[in-house]
Amino acid sequence: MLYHLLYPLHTTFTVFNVFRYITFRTIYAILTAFLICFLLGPWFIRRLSQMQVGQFIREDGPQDHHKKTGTPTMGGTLIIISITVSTLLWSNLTSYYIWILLLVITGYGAIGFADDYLKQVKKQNKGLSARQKIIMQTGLALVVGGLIYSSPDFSSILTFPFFKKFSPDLGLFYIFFTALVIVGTSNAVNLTDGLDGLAIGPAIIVAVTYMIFAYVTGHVKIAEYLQINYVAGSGEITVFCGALVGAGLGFLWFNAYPAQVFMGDVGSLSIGGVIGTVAVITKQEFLLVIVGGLFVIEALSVIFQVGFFKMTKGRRIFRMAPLHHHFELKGWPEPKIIVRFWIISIALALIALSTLKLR
Ligand code: 57M
Repeated sequence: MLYHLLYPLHTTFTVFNVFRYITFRTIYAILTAFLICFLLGPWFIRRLSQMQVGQFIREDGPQDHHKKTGTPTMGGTLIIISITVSTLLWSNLTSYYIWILLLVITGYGAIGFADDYLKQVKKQNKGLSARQKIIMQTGLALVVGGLIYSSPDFSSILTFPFFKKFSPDLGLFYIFFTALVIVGTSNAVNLTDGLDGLAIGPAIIVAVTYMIFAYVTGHVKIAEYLQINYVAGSGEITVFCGALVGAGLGFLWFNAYPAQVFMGDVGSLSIGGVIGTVAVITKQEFLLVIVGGLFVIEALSVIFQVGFFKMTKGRRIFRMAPLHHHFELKGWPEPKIIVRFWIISIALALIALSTLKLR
């Protein structure tokens, strides 16, 4: 909005020229989203407590988690508000992709909100059924896949990190592939969100990495120089990723150990969904396996644990899945697991960034 209001004034006041620059608007998108979360956080957490929107803790979980009973949840609502307001203020609203991302964050937010809300009404740790959730997530992801596919600037050719010559064209099948990436990421972030700051930390790291990728894929000269796919209009995604980084930092302020608030499914499903969508739009879907490797590892730990459990009628690979529970039960203190998982996430992001040169 500010871009549309203030940039046209640059002919009279040259200072407004800065609104043309994606880098400038991204920096202020980060700061705006951070400040909204940071300033509204205490009031928001108080309101959640007053409305008694507190977490119900599983009986079968690590004993240590029982002390977390009643921690306000659904803090993801504030993340979504911060991202949306900051994006509306700082991005170029004629960008088709910006509206797709806003649809994803609010749509997945609504599914998560319904789940969290039902948990509160039923006063237990079960909201929507797994089946209801997956149907809604897939339905929305297919719509999003269709919207991205029908964008005139978008190509259905796949690219792989390290292999610049291998680029198959998926055609219409791209829509299903998009849905798979979005739903998979949304659920992987949801599974990771089980310790204080464990999901939001890596989500920030992923958002910073994609902020860089969105900038280079949307810049015709840099994209050509680095030999990566140029996606017209994807530069504006940089501003959106900035808003995600800022909101994430603002939320982490309160979600850091010992957490004053949890994001809830409203936060984890929407952040995961939107990260998957950014990966698709910037045409760096396979890179997400590296950048978001921590989410992948957490999700795989569940798949292997459940598979092995069923195959062997009750034996386990890990003491408990997802993986962070395994280390908790091994006796690692919660902050140690969190910080170590962040370190792994940073290393993975660096490897992902190195692919810009390894082509
Ligand atoms: C939800 N959510 C947390 C909070 C957060 C298929 C199965 C493996 C699914 C999985 C599962 O349900 N995972 C998704 C993970 C919950 O957090 C809430 O949920 C939101 C995210 N969706 O925002 O609102 C608890 O996590 C803790 N927490 C923090 N700090 C945070 O910042 O400490 C969350 C955020 C909170 C709090 O304690 O209550 C959750 O875990 O419920 N299921 C599991 O993860 C279960 N694993 C399991 O059953 N494993 C089996 C195998 C055979 C599948 C096994 O290994 O034996 C366990 N989850 C828990 N305890 N907590 C089992 C025991």
